[in-house]
Amino acid sequence: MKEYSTDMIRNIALVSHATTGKTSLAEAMLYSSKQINRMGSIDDGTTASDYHEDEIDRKFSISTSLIHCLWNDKKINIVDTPGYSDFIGEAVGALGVVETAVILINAVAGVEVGTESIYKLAEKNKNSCVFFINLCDREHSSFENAVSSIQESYGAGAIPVQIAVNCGEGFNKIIDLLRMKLLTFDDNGKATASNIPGDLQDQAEAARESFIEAVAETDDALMEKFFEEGTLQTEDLKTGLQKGIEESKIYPILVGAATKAIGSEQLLEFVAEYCPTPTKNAEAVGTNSNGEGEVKFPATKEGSLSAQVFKTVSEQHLGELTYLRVFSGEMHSSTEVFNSSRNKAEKIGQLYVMSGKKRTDVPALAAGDIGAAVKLKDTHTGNTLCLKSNQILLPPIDFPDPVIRTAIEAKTKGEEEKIATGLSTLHEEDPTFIVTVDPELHQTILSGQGELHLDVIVRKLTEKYGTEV
Ligand SMILES: Nc1nc2c(ncn2[C@@H]2O[C@H](COP(=O)(O)OP(=O)(O)O)[C@@H](O)[C@H]2O)c(=O)[nH]1
Ligand SMILES: [Mg+2]
Repeated sequence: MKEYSTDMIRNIALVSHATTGKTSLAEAMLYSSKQINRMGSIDDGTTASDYHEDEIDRKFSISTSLIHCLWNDKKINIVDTPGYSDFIGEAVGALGVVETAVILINAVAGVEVGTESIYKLAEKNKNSCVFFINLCDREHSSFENAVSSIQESYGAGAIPVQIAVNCGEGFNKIIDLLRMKLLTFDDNGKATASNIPGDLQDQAEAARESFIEAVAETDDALMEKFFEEGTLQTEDLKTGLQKGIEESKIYPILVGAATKAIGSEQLLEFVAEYCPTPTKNAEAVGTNSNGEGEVKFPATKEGSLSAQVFKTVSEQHLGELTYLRVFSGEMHSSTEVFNSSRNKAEKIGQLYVMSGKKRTDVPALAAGDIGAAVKLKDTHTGNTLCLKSNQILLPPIDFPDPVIRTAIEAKTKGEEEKIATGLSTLHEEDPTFIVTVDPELHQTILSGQGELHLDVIVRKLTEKYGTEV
């Protein structure tokens, strides 16, 4: 596979309230970019992103997965997160390694409880945000209501760059307000562009004007031009939009129907064209490995190596898979690095770029890229990797504290130790649950993010370690 330089990479996380279509949208983007030639579905358990047995059985995502699309000359890394609040820790990890949060909105329900918590995380993380109104083909869906709901919650900087024309069953038309064209989609999600018909022209022109005004308002020089000329020229609009998104002054709103691949190609195009590059933060900032002083490396290939592990998962027949983002420098396969969180040398063997469970070998990952390594010995979720000769400790991932607890007991006497080992390994994969022992009651206590979360952990314990509690 071709090596992608930092400026050719875009990183997005798909986040939202549960069952808004994130995994389906990831699938649609793979399809639109011709990485796959048939779309899998949630109902058949055939998507690239939800490939764990537990996810196929339950028909929803439990674990973050990483896919990538090649779009024109760009590589777009897509981190698909689970939507249930039980797995909010996955979104915390994901948002920390991407520049842009693509927040999916249900075209029937508008902003939901889960949207609010995800938005707060993205805001805290200073992610750029793009809204994608999905499910536009559902009965009772409404573009206008969804947009009002987004603007009520997040202000007038949330502005449509597309209009969903015929929401509801049979949805197949989008107006692109950047090019001022009507897009009509066929059954394979392929769009044909045509002139905007007369009866939609007023609506389209008014929406484009609001959009241009919103972009002008983000910058004094643009505002001046806008007042003088009554509009913005294409080039000013483009750079104004890029800057507005980067600085979180503009939250563009796009639309679609993921399961029909409507809008997925346009989303890829938009991300490639307007969303920030991995140098949005010009430097990787951390401390020395004692947690003292400030250490900064340029977020480019020329900087010294820094990378963070945002997820580890043990896969059958493979061992532990370590997902990491390179923040500065370059990571090469078959090299020695230093785990500054644990003060230990670590050997990097093969490096991969991922598409769900499919791995592709790469010789190196450039600053800004996201990929995976296998069989690291002492490296766990949240750890920093750097060079021994030039150390940095990146800020830890701020995982949420557990909210519920339950006592567990071995089903078979004598398996206590096996259970303790299993739980300790699972905790290293997923720091959002913890295991403690109540000294008075001599009970093992499992604390996590919700019943579903604990249920998933207990099932993993059985599957991977063959012990029941
Ligand atoms: N009609 C329709 N169904 C969708 C669309 N997107 C997702 N779905 C369905 O909604 C359910 C949840 O989708 P999923 O991708 O798992 O959502 P996630 O939980 O956000 O990842 C599945 O049954 C999908 O087939 C869409 O645009 N239109
Ligand atoms: Mg999902």
